[in-house]
Amino acid sequence: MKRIIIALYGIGVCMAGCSSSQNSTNGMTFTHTGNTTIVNVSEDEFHIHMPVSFPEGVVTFHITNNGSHNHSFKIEGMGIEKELPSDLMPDSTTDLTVPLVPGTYDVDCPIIGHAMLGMRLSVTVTP
Ligand SMILES: [Cu+2]
Repeated sequence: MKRIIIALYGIGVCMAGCSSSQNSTNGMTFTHTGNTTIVNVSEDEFHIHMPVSFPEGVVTFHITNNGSHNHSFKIEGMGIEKELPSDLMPDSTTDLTVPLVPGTYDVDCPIIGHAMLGMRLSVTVTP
């Protein structure tokens, strides 16, 4: 069911402005239009599901907590460190926008213990 919703969301974005490109890694999608990239992120116990590679620019992480505990989101690397200002409650969605240059970044859930339980990954921002 979640996969269908994500697919429909992708179609909606394309209909709104069809010079964009849709891409997917790990079944999670991002949309790139001009200098803007929207990356879909899903969090649960205890994983962060998101594309592991996406283009540089003004990147908006569209983050949904599909779990049953509070989660959060932090990205760090290439001289930047940005995280959600507050925890994300279950069944909630929020956006975090960060300008990103090409390079490798660490993403994790900054709630104590969650990264160690598996909520961390490395992502690559491409030129
Ligand atoms: Cu978490």
